[in-house]
Amino acid sequence: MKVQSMKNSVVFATLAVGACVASAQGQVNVICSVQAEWCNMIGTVYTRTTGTRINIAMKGSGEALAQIIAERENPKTDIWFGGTGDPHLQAAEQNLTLEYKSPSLPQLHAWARQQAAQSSYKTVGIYSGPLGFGYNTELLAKKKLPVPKSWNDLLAANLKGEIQVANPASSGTAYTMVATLVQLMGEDKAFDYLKKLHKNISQYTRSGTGPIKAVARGESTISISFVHDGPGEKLNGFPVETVTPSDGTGAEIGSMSIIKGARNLEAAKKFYEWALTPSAQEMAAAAKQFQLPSNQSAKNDARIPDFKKIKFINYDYARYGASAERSRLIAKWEKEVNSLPR
Ligand code: S7P
Repeated sequence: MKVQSMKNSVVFATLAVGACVASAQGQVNVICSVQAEWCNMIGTVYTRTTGTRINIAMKGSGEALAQIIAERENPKTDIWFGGTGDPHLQAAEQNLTLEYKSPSLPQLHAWARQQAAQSSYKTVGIYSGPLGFGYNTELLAKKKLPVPKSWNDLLAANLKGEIQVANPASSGTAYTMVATLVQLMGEDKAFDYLKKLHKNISQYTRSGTGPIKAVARGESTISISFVHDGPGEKLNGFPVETVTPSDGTGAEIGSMSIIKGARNLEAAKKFYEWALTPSAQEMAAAAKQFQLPSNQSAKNDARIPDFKKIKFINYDYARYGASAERSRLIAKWEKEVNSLPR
């Protein structure tokens, strides 16, 4: 397995899995947009069990889309695994990904099938997870701050500089936040809200997974994050809890797409089918990742957020996954929010 690290896009590390590989069965080039532990586990297990060499480049969803657009004329990637669903829908709309109707579709939850259908089968849902807040329990207690329970709670004057979120221009997670707020409040109120929130933000990070890691390590008190990223940090011994806003929130449909013009198309389809199986999807929890799997037969770890207890908005994935809408909202956020002093 070959891994291209998200932190250092130049260095390649080759991990030896040779002993168990029966024979070389070709190769597949994957952009992996989930966290490193899961990407690494996929690489190791997939190579061991199939004999196919897997080259993995780890990139957050926003950066993955940028790379796929840049490679349009000469794709080096065969398959894009994971990452928020909106950029996968944009890739489909821009004809960067291949129509493929998996025979496994009937095994998937309705939301995963809907993601496939609305992209004309150019992507598919592989997991889902709610947006919410992460917080460092020790820092909150030390600073005598209450647990934030609603979007409005994040505007409190005593939270100045205490919150981290990613930059929506580079992060699918942060774009999910902007789209969620627009749907929850209406666009004008959502942008008023984002301008007020801006005063309390210490840093807009490049990737959506950064803020909860900063919370875990005591570098930030609160994050706006996918709440399924919390239990893994807790398992690593950090004082992290998560909460979803009582006034409503959105969810991502983590997706997977085959790249149009993939050089290793048959290997890509084989990987795609494998990634939709219950056993492959259960691997997420083994790698301390707690998204809800899309295969209805996959066993759900008890630490996966309980969707029945969360107040969700009716997120319009087709509208907010459209390129024009994403570009418009991001440009507006840059102009009206990010340019303001803090
Ligand atoms: O694995 C955690 C997770 O939150 O990261 C994915 C995604 O790559 C985040 O992308 P951005 O850096 O662009 O925000 C999510 O799909 C996934 O749940």
